[in-house]
Amino acid sequence: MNIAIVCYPTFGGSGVVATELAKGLARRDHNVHMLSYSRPARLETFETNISYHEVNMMTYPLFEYPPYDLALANQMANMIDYENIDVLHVHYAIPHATSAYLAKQIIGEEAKSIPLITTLHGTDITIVGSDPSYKNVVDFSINQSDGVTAVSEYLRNETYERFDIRKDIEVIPNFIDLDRFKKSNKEHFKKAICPNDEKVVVHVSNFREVKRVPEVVTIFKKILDGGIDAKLLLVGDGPDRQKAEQKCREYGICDKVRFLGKQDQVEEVLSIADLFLIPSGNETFGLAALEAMSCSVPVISSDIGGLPELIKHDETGYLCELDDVECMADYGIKILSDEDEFERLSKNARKRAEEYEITKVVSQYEAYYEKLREELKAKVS
Ligand code: GMT
Repeated sequence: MNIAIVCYPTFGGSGVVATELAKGLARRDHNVHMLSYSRPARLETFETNISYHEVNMMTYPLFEYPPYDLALANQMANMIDYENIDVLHVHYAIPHATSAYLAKQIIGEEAKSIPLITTLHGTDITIVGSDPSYKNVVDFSINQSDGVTAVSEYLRNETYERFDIRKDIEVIPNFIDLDRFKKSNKEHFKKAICPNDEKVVVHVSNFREVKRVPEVVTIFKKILDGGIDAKLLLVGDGPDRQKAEQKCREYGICDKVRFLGKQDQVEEVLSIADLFLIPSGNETFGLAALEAMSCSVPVISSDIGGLPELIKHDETGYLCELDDVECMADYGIKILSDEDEFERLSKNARKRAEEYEITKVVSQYEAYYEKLREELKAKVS
């Protein structure tokens, strides 16, 4: 098939999922065309069967807000025309689903048999999409999609609750490349970071408010107070970084905390981790947690959103009530002070991650594409 995939290019989860899906489909001999406003972060090297198209945008002094949605729709319409697209798959509803709808309208009759699939990821539903300034458009665009997928049961239910959706929503979870995300020997790195063989606690995110990064620092401080000699590695960057740095200064633990910034090879950091913290205020799936689990790292998270669908309490890590930093610190101390406990959770975490192995999930998407193509063909003829 010739498949167009539209996504955000940044370090956020939807862009990662879209790009890894593109790679998985390309390995199965599909031709994938990726469309975004800059090169997606996970599209690091040349990939046979993947072409990347950057959205061209003309700016003009009149435009305080250049209309990206229109430039995207315009380019999608060109792509449908020139690349013989069989499937149009957009990730994150805003504005991608709307632009794709418009592109199909521009092409008209010939595009009717091309399924437009919208994958819902998170804040496109829970925060941004349900804001009154976008809600009508999101409602309309989801209902105009030929297929809709959500990354968890939780997100599927939230979508039905918040919007007036008249479509079946298929749950297709996030997935993981088990060969890339596995514990590997990074002794030199561990020695450089932890010369006294301290335990390593890791958090990875885009440092937005929803990720509760200052809370990560508070939990870590409590772990130190519990008598654990440890280092905290914070991977990523974003709006709450300064608040987190401020917390480190306030607690006087700056020498124990390293801000590593955005990293391409997260699996190297995860390879030396003993514990992963994700105390998010909401999380529709928790791809960062899955990456940690795949590297055999136990995870402590808030019991919220889609996280309990992935993380099994007392099996692959622990779930605590939202904002219960005491609970998270106590479980952290338990894991970091008891080797057997760590080994048990670590093995189970990897095993659980294996259920989300990339080829299984790519097959799910492939089957979904085929099903929709058949349905549309029957409808059009
Ligand atoms: O909603 C966001 O924060 C952004 C979004 C994205 O597009 O980067 O992340 C979401 O999608 C990921 C991939 O499906 C999920 O693993 C994340 O849990 C989800 N983030 C949130 O719900 C906060």
